[in-house]
Amino acid sequence: MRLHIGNKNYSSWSFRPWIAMKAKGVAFEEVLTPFDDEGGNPKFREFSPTGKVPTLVDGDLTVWESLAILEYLAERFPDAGFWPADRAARAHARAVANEMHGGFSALRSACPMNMRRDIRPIAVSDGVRKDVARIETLWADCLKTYGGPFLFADFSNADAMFAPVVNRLEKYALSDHPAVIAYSEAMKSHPAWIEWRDAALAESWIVPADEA
Ligand SMILES: N[C@@H](CCC(=O)N[C@@H](CS)C(=O)NCC(=O)O)C(=O)O
Repeated sequence: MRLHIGNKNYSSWSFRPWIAMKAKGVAFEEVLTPFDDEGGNPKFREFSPTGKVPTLVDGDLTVWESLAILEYLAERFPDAGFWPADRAARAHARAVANEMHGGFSALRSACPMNMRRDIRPIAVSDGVRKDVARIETLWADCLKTYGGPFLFADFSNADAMFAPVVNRLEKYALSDHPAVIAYSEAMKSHPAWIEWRDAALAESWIVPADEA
């Protein structure tokens, strides 16, 4: 099984299936193709029908789109716990994962994931503030309902979808909500997070478009 990813410092969509596979102990070959200066790379077309990362290759099968990859992994490794075991919790986890995949565009475009960045606030729009407020509510609700330390107690695909958001809220100093502090601490202590972050810090590529 091969996972194609972009730069670890910036590629938030790549980070999602990568951290899920690491957290669940799925062995895979990682192929990193760095972005060019504009943030894409024509070489992505060689393995991805959309020209975007991440892309998972499993034998003859190619799966693109981060959430589709996470769903495929859950089917391929049914005992690994990619989604919560309880049906209601699983439906809730899928709802928040889809909310992340399809939403929070103001936050995503104004505050790119950047593992290397110093903590430094920037002026943000009402749209970003609204996205942050919704994330605070969503995380607080999950931690209260399921008891933490991850959104649905154990690490799941929902956490994989929100992992890059932990970096964004920290690096742009966007929230001091207690749920954000508690969840960020759990996420940033996970060995898979640490492995990705350390590799990101060792990269030297700079994508100017992602340096907000
Ligand atoms: N909806 C896609 C988004 C993938 C995406 O936008 N990936 C970025 C890197 S984080 C990319 O490949 N950008 C290159 C480009 O747009 O040319 C997913 O969930 O996988």
